[in-house]
Amino acid sequence: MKSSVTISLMKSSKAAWIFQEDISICIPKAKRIGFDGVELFMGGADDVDAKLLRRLLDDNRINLSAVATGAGKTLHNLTLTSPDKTICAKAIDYIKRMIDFGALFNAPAKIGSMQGNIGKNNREDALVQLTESLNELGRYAGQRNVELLFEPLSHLSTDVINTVADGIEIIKKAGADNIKLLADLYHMDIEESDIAKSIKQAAGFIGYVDFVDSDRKPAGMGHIDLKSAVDALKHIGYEGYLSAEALPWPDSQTAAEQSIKTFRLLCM
Ligand SMILES: [Mn+2]
Repeated sequence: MKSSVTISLMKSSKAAWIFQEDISICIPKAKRIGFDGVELFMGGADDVDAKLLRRLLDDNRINLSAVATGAGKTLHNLTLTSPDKTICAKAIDYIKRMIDFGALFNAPAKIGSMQGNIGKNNREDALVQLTESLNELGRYAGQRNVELLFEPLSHLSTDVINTVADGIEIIKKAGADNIKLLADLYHMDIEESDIAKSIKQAAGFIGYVDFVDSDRKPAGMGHIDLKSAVDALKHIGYEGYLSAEALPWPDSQTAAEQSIKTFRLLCM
């Protein structure tokens, strides 16, 4: 398994990004602390100079693990389940640009909050829209030789897909075989009755793990039984990233060091 840490180009003390500084500062810092990869959260695919990112990744011998698409919803109000077809089309286009950007670095795009909420839509219609969008985006990613990551979120964040089981079901329906499940341990702590059991049931589907503790605290600072979760990942032969998607709590440096310490303790 490989470690990664989240970097956001935007600042928010309430969001789960450990680093919230310029990439030319955070990427060397992530390497010094010992991460194998960095995950980027940005407003859109044009927000980062790809050449600068390439140089920083190469110079620091670190990988881009994934690109997050959440800003599509939080900044641009785009979701894949909106009853407004124009918004859905823009959401698909936004994600395609992020897939293109990630593909330059062999990194997958994550779809979590862009699944939106049912809202004024009809549930059946929303699920059909989401399935069709995932199929289109999965095939688009496949043509660029990258995976697409789909993340169930707790009921506090969405009323569309909350559990690992429902995530697997929609991935199967979407049908593109490069769509993988993103298992976020914070969301799973809220929704799954047994995290380790759910991980085992998701064997073959998990393509990425958001490595975080309860209440979005850095791994090892909350109450989730991370050892049993990691043991379950080992059991299913998972070899991908565990990405520290935690609050910069109590501060960014401590959160990063705590995450890598827990990663080394449990995964190595
Ligand atoms: Mn997540």
